[in-house]
Amino acid sequence: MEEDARRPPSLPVPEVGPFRRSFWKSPLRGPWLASFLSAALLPLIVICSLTGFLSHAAYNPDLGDNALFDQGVDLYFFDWPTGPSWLYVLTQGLHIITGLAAIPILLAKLWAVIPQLFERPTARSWAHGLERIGLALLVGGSLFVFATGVLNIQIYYPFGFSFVPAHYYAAFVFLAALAFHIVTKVGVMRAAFRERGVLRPLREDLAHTEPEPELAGRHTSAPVAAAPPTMTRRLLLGTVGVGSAALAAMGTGQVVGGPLRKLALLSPRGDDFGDGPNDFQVNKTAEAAKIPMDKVGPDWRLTLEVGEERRAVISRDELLAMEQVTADLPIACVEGWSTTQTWTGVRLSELARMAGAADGAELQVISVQPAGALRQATLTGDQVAAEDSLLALKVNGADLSLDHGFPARVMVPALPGVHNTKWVEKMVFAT
Ligand SMILES: Nc1nc2c(c(=O)[nH]1)N[C@H]1C(S)=C(S)[C@@H](COP(=O)(O)O)O[C@H]1N2
Ligand SMILES: [Mo]
Repeated sequence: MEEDARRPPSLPVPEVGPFRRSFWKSPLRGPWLASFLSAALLPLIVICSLTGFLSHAAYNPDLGDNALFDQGVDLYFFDWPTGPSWLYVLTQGLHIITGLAAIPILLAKLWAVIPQLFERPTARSWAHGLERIGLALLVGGSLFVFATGVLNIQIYYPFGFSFVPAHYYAAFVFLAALAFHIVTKVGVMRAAFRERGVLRPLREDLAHTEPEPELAGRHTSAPVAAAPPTMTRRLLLGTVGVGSAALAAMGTGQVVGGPLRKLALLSPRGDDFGDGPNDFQVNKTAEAAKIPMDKVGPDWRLTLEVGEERRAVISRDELLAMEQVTADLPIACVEGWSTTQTWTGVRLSELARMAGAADGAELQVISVQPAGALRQATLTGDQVAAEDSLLALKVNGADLSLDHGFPARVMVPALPGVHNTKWVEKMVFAT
């Protein structure tokens, strides 16, 4: 072969079996199909990404020990609000629903463009080589964020790394590669929609389902040797759409809970969590969190501190003798499920006053749990001050069950579930 200094070296890939473009014969593939799927995918990815970054912000990772990993530069310049109380149900629900709904469309898109994986030469020019490296990051990044997201919903961690930083950093790689991809491919989409119309190919019946032609002057996923069609584009995309809608419905069942929870066929855990008023979703049981039973019995006391200084030690009966406030508040877990219950307890602001904490002081809440990232959480001054922010002692009129955080747990409106610390034993207000 002649040396061409302007052309990058081609990779030695075998030209047999599926490693050839000509192996991929579906007449449905081509730039229109790829563009149509991309147009369906993009809004879902935009919503999923924005709500993902909002979720990270909602953790208030720059506060106390809230950060689940060392983030380097901190991008967050606002404090997560304390209302409306369902704010995190909404943002995290959208994150889970749009993410799940995107999966069938993403897989269809990868199916649609697979012949281009076997393009020869592997790089026609340095620019084309760069574009293909971008594509490798896009495909790898997307599969990684979606796979880790789904595993996290299933609370299944078969991998040897920590979910949050991996999902978070992979999202940056994925989105950077996606931006690059959109810039390089928007012309193909425009040309495909101009030539074939946005919806026109959906109206063809099987007899009129022709192989997609190449776009003039472009390399696309159109088949080089098309086989006869076995289904219409309408049927293919309809099937993908039904899969996407079904996953969205299951996600919605998990997010909204209540009677819709029955739709959540693929979500983990059963639906028996305790007795009567305490029979609703449990994140981690007292047993799983290794709660020492002697520390949550009659000898339990709540300690209030300001800085290093102890200001009060209170029994559960003394807490119950204080002014009790009742509020309907959701627990909204990062895994997407939520459940709204009626909580009763003492206002956090009342405990701050009792401790003699300064106005607006941050609050570190520590549980009796011996170890683990969820053992403690830090709240902002605004979260402590909010009307409905409680140290809850009861739920739906009954004492908290051990699994829901007996003797006392934090409940703060709009706060991600993870910071609603259960089995609280100490509150440290900042000076
Ligand atoms: N001490 C402690 N508090 C905790 C947890 C925990 O593991 N340990 N899990 C958190 C998470 S992730 C959620 S979603 C909520 C769930 O509350 P529930 O189990 O009462 O539904 O509790 C939070 N509080
Ligand atoms: Mo959670």
